[in-house]
Amino acid sequence: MKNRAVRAFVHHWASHTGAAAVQVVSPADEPRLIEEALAAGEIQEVVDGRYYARSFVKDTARSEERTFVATGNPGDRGIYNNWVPSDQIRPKVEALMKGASAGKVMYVIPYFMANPGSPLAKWAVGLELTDNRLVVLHMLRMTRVGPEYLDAIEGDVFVRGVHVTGDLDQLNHGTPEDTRHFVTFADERLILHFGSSYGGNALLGKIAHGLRQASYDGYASGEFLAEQFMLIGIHDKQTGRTRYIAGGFPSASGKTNLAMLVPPKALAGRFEVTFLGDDITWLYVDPADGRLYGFNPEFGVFGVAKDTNEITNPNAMKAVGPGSGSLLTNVAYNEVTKQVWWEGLTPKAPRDVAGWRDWKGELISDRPPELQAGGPGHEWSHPNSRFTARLANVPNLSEEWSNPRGVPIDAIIFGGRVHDREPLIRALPSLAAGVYDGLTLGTEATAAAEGKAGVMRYDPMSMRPFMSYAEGPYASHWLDLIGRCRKPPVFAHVNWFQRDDGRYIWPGYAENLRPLLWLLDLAEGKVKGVDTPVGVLPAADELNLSGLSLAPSDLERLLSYDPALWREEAARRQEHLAQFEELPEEMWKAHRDLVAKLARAAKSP
Ligand code: OXD
Ligand code: MN
Repeated sequence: MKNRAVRAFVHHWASHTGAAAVQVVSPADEPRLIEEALAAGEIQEVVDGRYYARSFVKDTARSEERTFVATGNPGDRGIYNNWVPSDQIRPKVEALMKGASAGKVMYVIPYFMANPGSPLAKWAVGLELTDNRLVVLHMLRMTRVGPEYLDAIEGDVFVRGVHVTGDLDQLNHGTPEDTRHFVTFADERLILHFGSSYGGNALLGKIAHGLRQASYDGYASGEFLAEQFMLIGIHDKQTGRTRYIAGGFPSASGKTNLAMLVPPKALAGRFEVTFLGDDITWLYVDPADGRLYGFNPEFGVFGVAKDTNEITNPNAMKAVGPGSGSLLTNVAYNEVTKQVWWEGLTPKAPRDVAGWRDWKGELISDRPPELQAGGPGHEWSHPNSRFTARLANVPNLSEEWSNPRGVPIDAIIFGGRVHDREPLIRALPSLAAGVYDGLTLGTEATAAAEGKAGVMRYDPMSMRPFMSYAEGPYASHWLDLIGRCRKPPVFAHVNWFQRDDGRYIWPGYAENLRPLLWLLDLAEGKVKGVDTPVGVLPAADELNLSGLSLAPSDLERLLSYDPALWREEAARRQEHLAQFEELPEEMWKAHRDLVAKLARAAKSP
């Protein structure tokens, strides 16, 4: 690597962590690294060119309480970003990393979070140092890797990341002595992660750079937004047009399924959904046409395996299919047949348990007979088990995926899991109402996630775990940036998860295309909708339901809202918003408007 700043950085950290050797990674190294990882038992073969890995049993997900944003400016402290002063936390992390890679190889991964030629290229250059080969194999799927990305830059404008795995069974996970530290020093563009080899804790391009660092950079420069959003195109074969929707949904709320959607039969003749991204979108305004553009800075998909199957996500099944080179982590593995299985792949676990091991590596056949079929608390796979696939293997990948400019955004949607209050879709009348909706986005905790099942957790813009600066300025930056658009996107809130006594009222998955088509029609004035205090809802005959049978009472419930529940929600929102300092007046006004409309609605019969 030619860049002097790169060389100095590598030199410093190789010496600090005590690494025994340094290796610069490029995609050509993949076959060798796979061989080495197989030989070392870090991965195992899955039939037809795929690979399986198990993580340390206590290292299976991001850890929000051990994740910090550090800067030199106390004004960056927000409610959710776990801000700490840099000078306080830096010595601790450095001390933990000192000598902690002794005897290991330090891999140098130069990467790029954009398409070459992107207007945001300057913020996309990164360098991850890691002492973990499996992390390299993941980064080779999730990011564009190659020394050329760093050799091309002048000076030292790159994000510096250091990942040290640590001695995983000595980290006191979940105790007051927990030594794991995942820190983004956002004003220094430095990321130091110690004590994990899993997912966003270890693949620094994804969440630490792609969301935390990038959203900070976007704010500091005033030039862009970086959000946990999926990004899709909806192509209409009749008109030949494609329109683009970006959407924020809290982690594990179905973004990947939505982005890989295959239209239901009755709509497939006319519409096609194309995949741009399932987890991260960077957004900027192009002054040339005054439109908001978005692109996916990633190169792969790190998707939740649980419940992925031919019905919920046939494209994901193909993306991780034979010959894809995908990695599967913490699912169940059969060491004899070299097959994998996860909860929801098929309705029941394989009946013949011979050779099967659960995600912890324990033989299913060693379980008492009544626990061999799995079930709550005895799952074969971990609820956060994942597949890692390259974008190139996603069957509905958009032709625009490699366009450096990105795609013009027609609509931005927010959605969480809400069992009672949220209608199927409601369009929001203005930019301020849209940003307000994003700030008050919430989702009900599932048993698998943190918090009590069913309890609402606010997750502003679906960025709560990735916020890098304070929420008030966050809202202002949104208003300012999108306010520059001459043709701004429309906003809407969607909810696939209304329930009636536990039964999901809306079939979800492929059918989710229907409300999105309605939104695009609304944006073009082809339908009018019904104006309500919570936004514009579809009139029953405006939603294209061809080929779908839905009980009239269910449809009515999906397309209505309950003022009493919404008044309770508005009171909670008041408290939620009151936490945020420097919240722009537009947000309070949007809130007061909602409250006033709900009060008027209450008076009508
Ligand atoms: C992810 C996450 O891995 O949200 O995308 O945790
Ligand atoms: Mn995510």
